[in-house]
Amino acid sequence: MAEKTLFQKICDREIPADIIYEDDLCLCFRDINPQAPVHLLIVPKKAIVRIARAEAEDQATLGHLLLTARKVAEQEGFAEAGFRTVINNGPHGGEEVPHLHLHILAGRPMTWPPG
Ligand code: D5M
Repeated sequence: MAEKTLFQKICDREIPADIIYEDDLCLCFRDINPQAPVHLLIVPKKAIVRIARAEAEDQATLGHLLLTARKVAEQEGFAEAGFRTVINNGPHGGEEVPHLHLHILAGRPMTWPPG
């Protein structure tokens, strides 16, 4: 079996994290290196590597990540002020952890284009 990813270890409580939401399909916790006053990661419990490796069978999980973004935005009180969602994919996308994750950035106005 392939070695567990860092985020699988967080899902399995083998590595600590500041978890703010969990359900059957995903976990949401605070990014250890925040790039905004609020920086959350939503991670599927299934270790999908990245969007470029997602399969048709992952459709419901992928949709669930976005609806979870809405849920945590309401839970944490920044839904109305606004927020940014980011998925880094592969070397040019700036991906560091090869386990799909949705970044949620909030708490300040964002700029465009990103770096
Ligand atoms: O983003 C990977 C993100 O994962 C990056 O913003 C840091 C974050 N990270 C790394 N290790 C941890 C732990 N242990 N807890 C919480 N957050 C973590 P990427 O899109 O792959 O560049």
